[in-house]
Amino acid sequence: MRLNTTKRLLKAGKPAIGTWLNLPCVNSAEVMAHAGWDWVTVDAEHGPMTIEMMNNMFTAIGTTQAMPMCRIPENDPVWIKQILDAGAMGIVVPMVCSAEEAENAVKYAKYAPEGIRSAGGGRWRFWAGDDYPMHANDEILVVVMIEHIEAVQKVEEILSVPGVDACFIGPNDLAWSMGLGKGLGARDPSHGEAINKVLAGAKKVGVPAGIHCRSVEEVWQRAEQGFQFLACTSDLNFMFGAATQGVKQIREKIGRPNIGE
Ligand code: 3PY
Ligand code: MG
Repeated sequence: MRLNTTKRLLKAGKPAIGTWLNLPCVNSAEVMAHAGWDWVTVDAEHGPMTIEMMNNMFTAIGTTQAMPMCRIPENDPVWIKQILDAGAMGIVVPMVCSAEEAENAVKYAKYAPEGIRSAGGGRWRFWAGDDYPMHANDEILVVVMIEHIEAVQKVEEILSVPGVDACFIGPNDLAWSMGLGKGLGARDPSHGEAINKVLAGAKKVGVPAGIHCRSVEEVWQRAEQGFQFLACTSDLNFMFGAATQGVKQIREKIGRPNIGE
């Protein structure tokens, strides 16, 4: 079976860098996957994804070395099996707030005896190999999101669940759960303390921690802090950021500051 290189990086204590795909588009997934990330995650929680679209995006990503991953819409056995059958080599499970929820995520992602994932389909042989059913339980990466203050309080318990390969902090939802959400960028020392508590808890139980970063600089800083599963912004932000910057530079140069002037 195709080896999960991201899982191996994390196990080796190394950073694994990736980005988020919010745009439901096969070609933008292809472009982003070719950029050289260790992994790319299709965001089916907040991106307007259909299962057919995800299937095609995983296929496009699969033409590269980047691991195709998916942030699933919710911790649900049907979503998880369909998304894994469509070609995701890992899942990111939003809003996990208890050990029981973490256990469920692991159970839904694994074939028996470790879990209850139904065995079927068969397209996996083309993107992973004929021996996929024998090795999928070991190769598929299960990442639980810690993005509520209740989860922060129970982080060691949640991350001690066998089969949880890494955790991933959602800084925005975490802020909202702490009453700091307005403006999304609102940052308060207590938010930083909660993030540090997750990192310390993850280190204590020996599970790699990750976080969604807003910039390249933040990725550097979080890697330095000891975070390993590092998401650098998203396709949408990269595209909009580069385009607006380009337009600004051109307008400054040609002396036409605004549209239509
Ligand atoms: C959050 O910040 O809440 C996220 O889910 C980031 O992926
Ligand atoms: Mg979130």
